[in-house]
Amino acid sequence: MSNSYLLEIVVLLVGCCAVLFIIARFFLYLKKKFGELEKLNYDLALIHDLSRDVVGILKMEELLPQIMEAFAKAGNVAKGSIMFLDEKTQTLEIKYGIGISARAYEVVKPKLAEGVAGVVAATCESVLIDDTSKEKYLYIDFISDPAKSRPKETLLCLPLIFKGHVLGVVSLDKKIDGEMFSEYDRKILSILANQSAVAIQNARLYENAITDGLTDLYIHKYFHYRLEKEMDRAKRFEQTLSLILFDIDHFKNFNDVYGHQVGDAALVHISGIIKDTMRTSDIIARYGGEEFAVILVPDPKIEQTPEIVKRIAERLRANVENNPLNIKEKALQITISVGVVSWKGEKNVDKDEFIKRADVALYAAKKAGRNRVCAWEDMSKQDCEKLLKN
Ligand code: GH3
Ligand code: MG
Ligand code: MG
Repeated sequence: MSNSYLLEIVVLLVGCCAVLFIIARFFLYLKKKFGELEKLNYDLALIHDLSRDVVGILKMEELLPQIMEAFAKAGNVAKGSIMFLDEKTQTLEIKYGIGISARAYEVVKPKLAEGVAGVVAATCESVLIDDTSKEKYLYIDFISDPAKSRPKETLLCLPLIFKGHVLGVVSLDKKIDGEMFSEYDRKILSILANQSAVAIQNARLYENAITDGLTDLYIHKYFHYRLEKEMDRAKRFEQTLSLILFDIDHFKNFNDVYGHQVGDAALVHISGIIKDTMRTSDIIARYGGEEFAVILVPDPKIEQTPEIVKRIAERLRANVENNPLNIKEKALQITISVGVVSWKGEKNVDKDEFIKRADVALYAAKKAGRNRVCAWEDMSKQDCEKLLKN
């Protein structure tokens, strides 16, 4: 065999190897790309499902945990928080978090353009930090002692923007597996942040629609809607539902003497007392001008006997009487008359009759001299008829 023939075979073999190598590399490349596409496909489907779940929720207290859970699932997040921007103070505040301390809610309050969250809110651009212990300019540790070393954490902060308007940020501070957040995470989780912003805006509009602008309590229409729902629920679970209706005494005179603005301040003041006195699960509404209603949602641990409900109403009445409105160094005492009634699912009592009974009891409290509680259960049929005739 001649040398030139041998050389040709070697060249051919090398050429074949090169082609095989290129094909193998190409296959590996395709496999990697296919794997990436598969992951992207999976993650987009997940984000789609999570977004759909989130966008359907209208109550903010239910929405925020659901949003945080969606980020935890989609981004493997172990620690994070949702912060809202307070338009008045231009400060961000944590509204809900996972894996964060109770202290964080109190101390993490960055101003616009301060710290990572502040910068994200000010620029509407996300920020990704691999190692917070090395980030000297953007990252501010609000929690740890500045003398101690900074925590080494990965951080991804995304803006919550609705129609070009920043609502707040989502700060993701740690992954379950200890990995760092990636550019891929930033892209995928930004889609979820955009959907979350739409859901938050919807929940805000809903909250505005069902609450009274002055007192921040539920409006009359929402009270009726909830009372119907709560009556259905109480009937299903065979629980007692109670209603408190009260009205400010001589409020016309109060307005005449101190002016309408002070009257408004009194309404806000009393709303604060009701919120402080009642449980967070109770439904408090501004029923009319200076009339308020509270639905005592059944608690399986406490039986709602008329005596207990009367005691709760009495505490409310006393709290109003003993906490005057302080205006211009004057303490203005306000009193209320209260009507209470309980419902154990009696068939002849519908929503309107239930409210009417509370109203009759309130009327009786007024007639009996005001600044007192009257329970419908304590009234005789004759009392009611006499009152209704007058
Ligand atoms: P009573 O003890 O019988 O309830 O007497 P009252 O003066 O409170 O009752 P009345 O129904 O005669 O007057 C209610 C007053 O409540 C009149 C109205 O000006 C006042 N009021 C209702 N809504 C508002 C409000 O939004 N702001 C202020 N400042 N006053 C209000
Ligand atoms: Mg009144
Ligand atoms: Mg009234």
